[in-house]
Amino acid sequence: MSKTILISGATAGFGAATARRFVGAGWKVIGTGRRADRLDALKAELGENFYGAAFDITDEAGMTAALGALPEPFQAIDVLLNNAGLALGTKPAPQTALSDWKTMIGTNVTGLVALTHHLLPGLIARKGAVINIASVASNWPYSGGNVYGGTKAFVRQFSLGLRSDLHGKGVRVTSIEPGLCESEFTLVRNGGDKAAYDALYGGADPLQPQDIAETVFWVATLPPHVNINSLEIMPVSQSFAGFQIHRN
Ligand code: 8X3
Repeated sequence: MSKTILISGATAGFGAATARRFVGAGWKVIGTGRRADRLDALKAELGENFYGAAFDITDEAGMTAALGALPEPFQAIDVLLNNAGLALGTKPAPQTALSDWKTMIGTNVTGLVALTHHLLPGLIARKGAVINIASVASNWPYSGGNVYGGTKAFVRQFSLGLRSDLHGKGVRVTSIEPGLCESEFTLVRNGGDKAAYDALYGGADPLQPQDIAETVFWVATLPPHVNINSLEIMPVSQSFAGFQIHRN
């Protein structure tokens, strides 16, 4: 019998690529997101093994209603991919809007834990898996990362804590921490500035959403006794810089 994965934020980037990867391998995929037209387009592309559940992850009542209305063939979820998330801005903390910080926390933290809490009983019953998309920003502070990095550090640590809490239950939990990857994520982060988007990726040969989809598929299909705890991935072109020192 084919397995089922629920992918939050399936309307673009990692989420859409991962939906294609899993449907291509015969899985059933529930893709969630706010943009129903994008989910409809994925449904038209991927066929009967894809189901689009349109809701905003920050709307808990909408989430509960949409999950309660899943068609019978999609109700037994084996894997939850917590992919929905966003960054807003790259400016230093004093130059940011509090509303942007709250939006990031609302989606990356509050929405993610709500969806996880909702699906956890079924995942435990099926000895399933939770795969969370964190970030290199979980592990490495950088200027302008502020609250985005904070939310992603939460995602990584929540993953590890969840794994500890689920000890002995046969549920796998993984934090995947991607670095520079070419996707709509960057357009959202910089307010739709295409020139900044092109400049960021120019000559960098960044990761592509398919690279992350392949990684998620590998993690999800390892033998059941193998758990990847955390996995940080960068393009070869990205590495680490030194500390900054301010001198008088
Ligand atoms: C975002 C990746 O490299 O911009 O999660 O911090 S990076």
